[in-house]
Amino acid sequence: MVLKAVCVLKGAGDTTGTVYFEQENDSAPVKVTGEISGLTPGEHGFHVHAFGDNTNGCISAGPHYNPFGKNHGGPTDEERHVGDLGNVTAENNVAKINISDSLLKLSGPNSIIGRTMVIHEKVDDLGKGGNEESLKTGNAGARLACGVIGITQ
Ligand SMILES: [Cu+2]
Ligand SMILES: [Zn+2]
Repeated sequence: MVLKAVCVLKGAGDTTGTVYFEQENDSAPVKVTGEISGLTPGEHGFHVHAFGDNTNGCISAGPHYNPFGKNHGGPTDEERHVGDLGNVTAENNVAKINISDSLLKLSGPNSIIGRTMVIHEKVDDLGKGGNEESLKTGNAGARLACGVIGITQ
């Protein structure tokens, strides 16, 4: 059975987006597609954060989703948070998203459904920044916009 989810990202500023998730079956990689607009040109950190809580804006979403207690990394690294999707690149203020990720799940105990997708102000250094914060957040800076990942048809 194909699993599908969607996330509408909003924030305090002009950044908005819609992100779609699709997984062919329980063990297949998750395809992440969509568009985020209102971004400065260049790379922006893009992660799944732990909580589907936006009561105090994107801050309430907590840290990167990390069910296996790893350090922050890039999407192709062995050592990474499940939520670490790296960077998306904005051209003409719009980032087009086309990612396939084998660690994300849309079902089971480590499902990302009900958690929050966040787009950041700055580039994610993928854990290679050489400081303590790099191994937690990738120094990606402020949370420009976010939204809770929900089930769709
Ligand atoms: Cu983040
Ligand atoms: Zn991370």
